[in-house]
Amino acid sequence: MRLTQLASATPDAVRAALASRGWEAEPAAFAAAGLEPLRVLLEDLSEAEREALVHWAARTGVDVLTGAGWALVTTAASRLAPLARPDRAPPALAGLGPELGRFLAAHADPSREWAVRDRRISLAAPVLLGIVNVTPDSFSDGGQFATTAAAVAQAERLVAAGAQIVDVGGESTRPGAGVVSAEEEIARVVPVIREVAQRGGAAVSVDTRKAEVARAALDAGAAIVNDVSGLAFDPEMARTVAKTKAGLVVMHMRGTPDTMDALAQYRHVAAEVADELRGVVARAEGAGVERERIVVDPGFGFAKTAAQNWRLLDELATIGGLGYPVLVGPSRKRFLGAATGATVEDRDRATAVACALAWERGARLFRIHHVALAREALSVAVAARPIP
Ligand code: PMM
Repeated sequence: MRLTQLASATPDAVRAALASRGWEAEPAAFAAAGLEPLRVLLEDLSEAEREALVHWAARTGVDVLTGAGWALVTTAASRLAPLARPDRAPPALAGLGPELGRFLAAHADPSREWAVRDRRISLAAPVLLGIVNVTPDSFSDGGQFATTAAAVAQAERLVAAGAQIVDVGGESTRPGAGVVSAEEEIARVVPVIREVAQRGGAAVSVDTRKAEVARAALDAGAAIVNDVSGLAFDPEMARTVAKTKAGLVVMHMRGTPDTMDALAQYRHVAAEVADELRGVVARAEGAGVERERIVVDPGFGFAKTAAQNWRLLDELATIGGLGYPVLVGPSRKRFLGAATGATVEDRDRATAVACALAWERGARLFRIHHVALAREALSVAVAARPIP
């Protein structure tokens, strides 16, 4: 007898083992996907649901750990699938069906495109958003691109380096940054957005929490709204995005840049961030934003300690489990400095590595200062783990 451990982090290990033993390509890929180990945490279970789940697990040989109101189920995707079907699930578990069905469908067939206004951005390869902060005080590149000409020139460089999207912001989100009025923010970002959109090399995203700024930016040619407050700052934001059919990035944070550090308290950061983002996308969809226009972002550095950012990066697939494309913005952030000792100006290599790790864990969009370096690291990550 010989024993070989097959890699569990990639379905390709099972596919290759079957294919090399004569299985046809399609059934081998299908079986590999079906055998992929999944772990799902079910919460808000009634006692009857919990009991029925424990019985089902005992009958089917599935591992389940459970406590009051919750159950953690670990099994292959193919074992879980019958629970989502009304004709196969035990009647007491009928309530799980819809949510489980949505999860399994998104897991089996993740979004391959992001709809932003009248274009569709392919997610078959990493999408890089180059950062242009038109602010005097952003933490990572404050003051460098504070004039329209300097900001447009920077956008051109980012596009030449491979950015498909240019993310233009006019308000610093560092703690202690002063309040910027909508008029001031518009005066900073709109001339840059108009010029970059007109040149046509990239889609333009506006990094703002204010609906009035988003409206002005969209009028000037932006196609995406990147709201770091996760729709919490301005009650008009979701409707503005819905009406214009813009793409929407909803980022996770708690409080405001001034209060967020005190709110960095989690019992299980990835699960709680996912849960809070689930509430945000429900609000977006409730206001009429279509599902295919939404991207979620765990908000590295916003209301998270360095240790929490690292947990979140490692467990990023939990955010992907929401069923929306995932964007990450680790660029030059403090948690990278905590691991490397590098100063803010010297964190682009660490950023590139973080992007590669995020790709492996399911991220498809990357908000980046140094586009060329991140692109190189992502080429390596994609070569090692292509999209199936
Ligand atoms: N980080 C910053 C600003 N905007 N938007 C998204 N979606 N995700 C982020 O992580 C994010 C963001 C702060 O960084 P900067 O001051 O370097 O722009």
